[in-house]
Amino acid sequence: MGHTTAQPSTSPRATRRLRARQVDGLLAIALVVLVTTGFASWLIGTGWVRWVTAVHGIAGLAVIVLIPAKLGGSVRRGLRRGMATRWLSMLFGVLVVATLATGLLHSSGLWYGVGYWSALWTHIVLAVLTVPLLVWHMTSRPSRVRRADLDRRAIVGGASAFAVAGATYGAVELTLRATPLAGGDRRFTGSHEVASFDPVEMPRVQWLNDRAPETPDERWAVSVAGSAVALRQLADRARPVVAVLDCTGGWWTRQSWDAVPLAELVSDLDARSLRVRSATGYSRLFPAADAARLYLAVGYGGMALRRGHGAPVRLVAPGRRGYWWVKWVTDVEPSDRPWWLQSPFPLD
Ligand SMILES: Nc1nc2c(c(=O)[nH]1)N[C@H]1C(S)=C(S)[C@@H](COP(=O)(O)O)O[C@H]1N2
Ligand SMILES: [Mo]
Repeated sequence: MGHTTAQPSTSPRATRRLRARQVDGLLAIALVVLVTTGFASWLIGTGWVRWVTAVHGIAGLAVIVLIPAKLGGSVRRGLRRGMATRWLSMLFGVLVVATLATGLLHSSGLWYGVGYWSALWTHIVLAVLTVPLLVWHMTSRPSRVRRADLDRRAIVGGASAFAVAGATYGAVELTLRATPLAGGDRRFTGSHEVASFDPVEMPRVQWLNDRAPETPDERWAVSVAGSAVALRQLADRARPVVAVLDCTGGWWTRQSWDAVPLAELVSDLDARSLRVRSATGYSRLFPAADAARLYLAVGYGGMALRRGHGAPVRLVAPGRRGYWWVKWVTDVEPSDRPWWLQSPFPLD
């Protein structure tokens, strides 16, 4: 046999041979995977989520691998269409690229910021803005993806795109580990470490519009399962609990909290769940069985909590993302509502 012109099957060039509709189909798959894995890796704080985070990264790289094929195909034709459509499509493209760029900034640690001014928040906001445009973009196209598009070429091209993305992901992760960039030692959630064992430097983060209440400690009342619990009582029983607060804003911090397990405050509980409520109205429902792993904290690192960090009392919920760690707690109420019957993240 003479020389062969066939490309190795895991070459991004295999994606160049895809028909425009096939590129669109693959991009649609990648984007759906990105939205679902992005959401899951954002909300979940347990170890297995590392795989979801990895799939998220690979799907993002797959979109990048497919960009040349997309530019050569329907984009070129799309530019000949009407003005309004063209602008919207370009806006869509810009949002996708900006979302990818902020995702890469955050994960590599080149720039990740903290709190709302973080690469991750920017990434999330851009991604959320992209979704309606994505739906519009996919439904307004004249040429929808058809069954006949799923041929060998689509499978080879698609497998190549994801294989190249997977290999790139692995190489980038290994390279990051060899550099001083913060991306090299991210937590499995993708978060970066900030101010561990340094409570004063620990960020303060409110979800949406919540604000630290102004009620002074002397007038602060805490009620657990209907009985009043004095702050003094909590302080006397508190002992150190080392736990990681991992905020969905993309940072984590390990502190030694002075805290009392809820199980010691609610005995003989025969409820399904516990609602932990803040003075601000912010609240979360927890399975009652977790009472031994949830704590009311009054201090950290040997000092009293600061107001911004939830003083006089906040919840410490090891293994759960930061938005479960209710600050400025006023009530812990047994409830018969199952914990999963609540919004996956706080809405007020
Ligand atoms: N009442 C109340 N508790 C809250 C929040 C809030 O907005 N209101 N934000 C949560 C979020 S998203 C995080 S990450 C942590 C942040 O805790 P910190 O401000 O002490 O760092 O508090 C959680 N507890
Ligand atoms: Mo958070």
